[in-house]
Amino acid sequence: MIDTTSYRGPDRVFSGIQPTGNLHLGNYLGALKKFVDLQEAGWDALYCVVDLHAITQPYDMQALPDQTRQIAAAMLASGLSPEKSTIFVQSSVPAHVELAWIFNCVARMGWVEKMTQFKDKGGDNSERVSLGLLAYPVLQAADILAYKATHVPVGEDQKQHLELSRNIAARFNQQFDAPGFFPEPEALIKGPGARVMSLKDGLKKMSKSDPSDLSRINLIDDADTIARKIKKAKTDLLGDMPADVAGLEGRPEVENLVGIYGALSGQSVAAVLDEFGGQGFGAFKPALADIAVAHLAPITADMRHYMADPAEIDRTLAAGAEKAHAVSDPILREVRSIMGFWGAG
Ligand code: AQP
Repeated sequence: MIDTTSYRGPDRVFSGIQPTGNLHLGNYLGALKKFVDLQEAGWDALYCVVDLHAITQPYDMQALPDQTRQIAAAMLASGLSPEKSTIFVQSSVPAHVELAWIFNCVARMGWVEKMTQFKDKGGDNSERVSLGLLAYPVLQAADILAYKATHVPVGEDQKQHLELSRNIAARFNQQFDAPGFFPEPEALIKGPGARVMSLKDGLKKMSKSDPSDLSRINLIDDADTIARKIKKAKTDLLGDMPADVAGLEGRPEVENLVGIYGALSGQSVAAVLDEFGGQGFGAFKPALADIAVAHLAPITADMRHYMADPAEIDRTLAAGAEKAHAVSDPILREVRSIMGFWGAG
């Protein structure tokens, strides 16, 4: 919960998506769709293509500009409006990097070393990965707090990072005797689609970096590809679709497919099972493919439309960066002053 007793700023939403490859259904249901819902609910919101996060691991320099535009195109195609929300690129607003360095000096090594995503991505090679990969969640705290954002819509995988942001905010406030200066941002995780799993392994999250393209539905997949991937999606040998939620126990792949159907159709898992319980996957999978195509095809078409005019995307992102800078600049000035930097007043 936000520390409302001491933080007196406005409620504000911030979230980001990395330009690390093709966006998938998990990114859409866990993040993009929520961004749009919050926008339509009237939240003051900033949505950022977090390119500084994308360079923490080896990346393709030539491809980065278009990958960045592609995330912006997906945001616009999903329904974000530059008039209602601030849409911009992280590296175009200097506050992120400055505050990240400051937070590197506030966060404790023990905090970042515990992050499971670092352990997953660094693996046995953790001595050789970039320092940036370790510091990634600290930069994420800076992304959020450079705008004093109070709420962060993310997928379940980001829960631990959000906890770190809260710890950094609290420690900054305490260390520099600035009670309530930074809010302790709250993750908005609940809701369908918070954790979409791989189509090939119900225990692994759907991810852009999974080497198997069959593990995910990409936002740019065409209808035939979506139908083929769903047809090939792993199920199990435990029989037909269960009739109730309890019957999903121990069936992670089936639970994932039912969850996706529910998130796309706006139905609860129980309602989906009411409809399909007792039927074979031969009936359920084509229905799932139909609903996925119906939902994603207009977004895919709009994405292609936006991508056909990169100059227009660039204009939108430049205008967004100006708006973002206007919010973060006074906050960073205050940070410098609180911390006693020379010339900060
Ligand atoms: N499988 C998922 N289910 C629900 N939400 C998800 N998100 C990612 N995967 C799922 C949410 O999407 C937002 C943007 O994520 P990101 O691109 O910044 O980074 P990520 O979480 O690391 O996503 P990927 O796809 O797994 O990328 P790679 O493979 O590059 O690491 C976040 O809100 C995230 O929670």
